Amino acid sequence: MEIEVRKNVLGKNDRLAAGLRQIFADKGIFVINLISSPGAGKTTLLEATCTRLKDELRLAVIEGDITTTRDADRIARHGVPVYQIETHGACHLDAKMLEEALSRFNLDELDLLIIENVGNLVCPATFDLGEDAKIVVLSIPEGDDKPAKYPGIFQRAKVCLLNKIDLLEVSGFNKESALGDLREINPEVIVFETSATRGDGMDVWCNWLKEQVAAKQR
Ligand SMILES: Nc1nc2c(ncn2[C@@H]2O[C@H](COP(=O)(O)OP(=O)(O)OP(=O)(O)O)[C@@H](O)[C@H]2O)c(=O)[nH]1
Ligand SMILES: [Mg+2]
Repeated sequence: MEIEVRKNVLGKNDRLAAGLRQIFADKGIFVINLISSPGAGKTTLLEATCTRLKDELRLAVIEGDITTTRDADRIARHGVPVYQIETHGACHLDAKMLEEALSRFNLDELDLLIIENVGNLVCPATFDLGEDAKIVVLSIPEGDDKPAKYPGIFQRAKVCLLNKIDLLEVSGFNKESALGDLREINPEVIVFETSATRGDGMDVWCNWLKEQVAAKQR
């Protein structure tokens, strides 16, 4: 019974997400769905990304949190269009929430849409939002065992941002072990080592985003 209900919910979400994916294709908008544990650095990465890309690309951000507009307020300070979804309890965004949020934007004037999902490594992994790429952020202080323990999101991600790389020396994080597990789960995944606060890897990451936008609009 529980399995049936879950299948129906996911089926409905997948149909809605397919519709959104078609809209994004028609409008030539490259869309990423940023997923991580709470505090891995998603919003800080987005702030650093906005600083670098806002004059080159027409970008917008949709924030997902259980409650508060704090993350959207942080993005708004960079002069980038942003809308905050408050899920009031739900541990992930779904396609219906995204569809409603999209009505706040003029989709004819966007190249790149970045969705920051609710901080959670499990639930957001299975809810398609019509995105081109799921991006998982693994931060160094979380520990090198996370890809092996939470394989679902690491398997579905196109890119893994290994964030807070500035803390590598003091953390005891075994990078070889984490990357070994990651490659076993997802041999195709692209890894960028980043420090959102210090700036490491941000240019490589932003160049990748620019290439994806160009490819989508070709
Ligand atoms: N040392 C270091 N700290 C970072 C880095 N990136 C983010 N932080 C810090 O990590 C903390 C959490 O960052 P956020 O960007 O709010 O994390 P988040 O993933 O958006 O958190 P939620 O939205 O609550 O899930 C803040 O204190 C950031 O300053 C980094 O690369 N290095
Ligand atoms: Mg955040």
